[in-house]
Amino acid sequence: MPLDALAIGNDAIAKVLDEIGDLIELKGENVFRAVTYRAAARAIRDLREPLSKLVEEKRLKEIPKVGPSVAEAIEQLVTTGRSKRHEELQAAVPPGLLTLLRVPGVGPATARTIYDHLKITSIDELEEAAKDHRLLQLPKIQAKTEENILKSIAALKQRTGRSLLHEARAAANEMVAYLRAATGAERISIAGSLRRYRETIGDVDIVVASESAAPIMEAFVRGPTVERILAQGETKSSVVVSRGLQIDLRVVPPASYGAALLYFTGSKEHNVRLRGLALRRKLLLNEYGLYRVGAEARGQEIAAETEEDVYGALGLDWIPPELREDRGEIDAAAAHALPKLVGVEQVRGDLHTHTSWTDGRDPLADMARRAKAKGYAYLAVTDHSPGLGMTYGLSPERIQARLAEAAGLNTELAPFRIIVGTEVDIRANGKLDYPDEILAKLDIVSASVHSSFAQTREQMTARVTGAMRHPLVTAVSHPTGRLLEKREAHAVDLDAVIAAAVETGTWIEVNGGPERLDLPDTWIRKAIERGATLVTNSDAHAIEELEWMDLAIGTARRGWATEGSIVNTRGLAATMEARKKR
Ligand code: DGT
Ligand code: CA
Ligand code: CA
Ligand code: ZN
Repeated sequence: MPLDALAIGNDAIAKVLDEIGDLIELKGENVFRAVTYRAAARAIRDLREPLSKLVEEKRLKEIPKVGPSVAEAIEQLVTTGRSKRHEELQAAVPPGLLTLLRVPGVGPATARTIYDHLKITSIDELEEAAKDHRLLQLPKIQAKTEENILKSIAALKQRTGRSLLHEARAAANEMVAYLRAATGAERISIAGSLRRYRETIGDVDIVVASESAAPIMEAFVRGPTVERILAQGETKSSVVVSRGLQIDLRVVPPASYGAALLYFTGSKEHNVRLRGLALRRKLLLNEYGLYRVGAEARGQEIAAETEEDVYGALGLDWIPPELREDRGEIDAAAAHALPKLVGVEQVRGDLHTHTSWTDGRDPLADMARRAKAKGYAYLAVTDHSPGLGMTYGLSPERIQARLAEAAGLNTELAPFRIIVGTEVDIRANGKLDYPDEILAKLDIVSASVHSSFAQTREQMTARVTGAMRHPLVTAVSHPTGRLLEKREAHAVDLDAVIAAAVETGTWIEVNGGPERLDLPDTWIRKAIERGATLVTNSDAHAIEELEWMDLAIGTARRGWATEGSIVNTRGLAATMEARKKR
């Protein structure tokens, strides 16, 4: 087994260190020790190498903020997956106190006070106490705090427990890589909602083709990321990995691989309709294959080995997983009229990214070099305006300095091109956060809402479409403002936004940020049908986040997008030409 399959990842280690910090405070130890662990966690999240490598090469001291006690915890985590300090603290702090910390706005000191006085250890109890104003009687808790706690709990209850697509995918890829290495199985595929690029994932489904299931099941439940085994059967097993994510594994005979993959990719609605279509042709479709039914047919197999065979035997073209939602794809496949979906390899550049000039992690030069290495022809840097909430927005002087830096890099990296732009805030009153003379210097102006989300639908719609009517605005970013599993979309009339896009030539963004995936898929389809131009962006704040373009494209594909509807599949000149007249 490769060492890296065993290793606990940097994020997981950072999470344990953060939790040690929380536990130290909950226990009432010196808060400065807690600060040390949290600072180390932050430094680790910014690392570009696996900690296991640093431990192996005895280079932990190179990480800022990592002193001897933190280094010891990291070494233990890397080698055993556990930390003594963490376990001691867990034993010393009443279970349930950490639960209270899950409520944003409740820090360790507040949690401690609440627990000491009211013996509360669950979120439901906390909510009840806040509603009865019992928190107000506690030292250092004000009416505002109590109100915020209630709001936070309401937001927590918004969560469905589903995982973000990119988190589920990381966990799934880790498991698939391990299974390949550990079992030698060749045909392994991710199925279910993850293969369909659904925006959130209930559980991960993996299908393996093999004549002998037992050794694969055995390897699966012993996987290095497995925290709990839910079920272990002959052909189906389920485990829980980090963050409570469930992974289901099915092992099927190689001859049934296509039928199984199709069945377990779903969606359920797609499968139901396929089975209905099969029955009308006197065929039976299940996870083993497509069979003839009736007395004389004796279950004769028609197709099973590949998805293409099964669809083909039903008179259908192969349907890309992103379309399998029973939204008309089966009729289109029967008519040989499926769209030729856009692919991530067709993307020529990214038009929404951030650098260390504002709240991004990496310098402009690094972002540009990575984009060039990806094969892009161009990259737009769209750092934030100074508006509300954007603490590091660019002042006019710094915009000038950034333009100069980009000009230098453009000479060096030619023909690759950095496009200098901005993500300008649309203020609550609809005004843009930069004056026109600044916007006029920038080649891409993406306008977006980052504040006053509670406006009425009429106000918000006027605010957004008003910005789209501004001649210097190129695109509208993350149009619904939703944050998956965190924040509802704000009230906005998307039909009006699409109409404004068509009327003014403003592009609508499909933002690939894993929490956003915004514009959502069903609206993408409507926007395309009505002739709007879309732009797929990563909204990267670090070099590796440029890979989020794949999530934007996956979402666009779910909206039936072809190359022609996505402006950044064009080259530099054609993309700049596609901007509205300024
Ligand atoms: P999720 O996990 O909620 O994000 O969504 P899916 O689509 O991955 O759903 P899941 O994991 O329950 O099942 C994966 C696919 O397998 C599903 O789309 C259809 C198929 N499937 C699984 N179990 C059953 C079943 O008991 N009956 C039927 N009809 N289909 C099933
Ligand atoms: Ca699933
Ligand atoms: Ca499942
Ligand atoms: Zn942004």
